[in-house]
Amino acid sequence: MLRTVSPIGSELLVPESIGEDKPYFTSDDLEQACEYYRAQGYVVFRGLVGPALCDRVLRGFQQEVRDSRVPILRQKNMQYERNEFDQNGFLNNPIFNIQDLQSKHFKAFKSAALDLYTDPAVTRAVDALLGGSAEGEGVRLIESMYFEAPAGTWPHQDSYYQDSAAQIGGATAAWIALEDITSKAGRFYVCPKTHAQFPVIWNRDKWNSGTGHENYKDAILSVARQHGVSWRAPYLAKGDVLFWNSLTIHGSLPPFPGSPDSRKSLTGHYLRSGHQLFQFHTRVRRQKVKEHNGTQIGLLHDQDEVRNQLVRAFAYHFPNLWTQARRIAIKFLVNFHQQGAAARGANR
Ligand SMILES: O=C(O)CCC(=O)C(=O)O
Repeated sequence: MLRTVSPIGSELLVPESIGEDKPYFTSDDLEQACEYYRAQGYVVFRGLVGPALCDRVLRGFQQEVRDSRVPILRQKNMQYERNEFDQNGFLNNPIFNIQDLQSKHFKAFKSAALDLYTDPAVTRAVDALLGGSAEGEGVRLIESMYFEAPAGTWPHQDSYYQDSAAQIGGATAAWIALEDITSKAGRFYVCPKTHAQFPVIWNRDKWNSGTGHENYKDAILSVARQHGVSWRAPYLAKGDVLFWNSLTIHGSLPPFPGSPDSRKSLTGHYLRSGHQLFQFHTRVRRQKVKEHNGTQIGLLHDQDEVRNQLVRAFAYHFPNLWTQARRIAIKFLVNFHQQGAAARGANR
């Protein structure tokens, strides 16, 4: 076990091999896995995705994305940026929403990733974790990311950014290892049971994501300390998938100084296909929906559309203006919806 510290300074033991971790589940144990997920707020499926599919995604990245100079939306800051690499040559600015990438430039990478997100073993698990199909209703991918270098993502509940409009805590997400993830490669972690035992920190007031994002990050840490939450960073081998609930606290460890390891992985966030996307605890955000292998894929900034290419060009050339405009828009949106909700309450 690698001994390290959690974001609140408590001890965090990171398993260095499968032998040091729980066996968790395979796709044959779906019912037990769902039970574990409902109790713990996360679950791991071993070998859910075949190695050939993982390799196709990595090859697509290598062939089309690594040397590309096309600006891409990034997970860390919601900016359109060109690729940046760390000292080991790994992508340092993770990609946000692979489904939105421009097909002309990124066809093989995008289609391999979408094949993986819609692989029957994956969608079967998602469907079961989201409570099973009502009359054949399926699931929808609403958000995705691609990682290489350790990201050190701050602890958060996904619900703050997006959730199901039908039910807070009604979304699930998958962390899909495309290679064996070493203990020093910025391991993904979850805080078990926080989906049920941790308050929802709402995206509003001084915690609104437009101007109060740093307050939100602080609030998560201080509530985590008060609740004495535990931290778990499961061992994930190539093809293993960790699912977590949209209210479960999670994030990833920062790089270990001197470690040469990458954490090549995808994340995918899903809803039941009949549910709408609830963004920033504020509004139902309609997504353009297409189908891939019979599964719905939600798009937000489809780069195959000319108007989105124009937005990309503006955001790339004027990043500060873009960030300011985005922040003001989110703050306005959050306030607007909050006042609307308060007025509706007063009129009752
Ligand atoms: O792997 C990471 O660093 C963070 C992934 C994540 O937080 C997410 O997909 O919501």
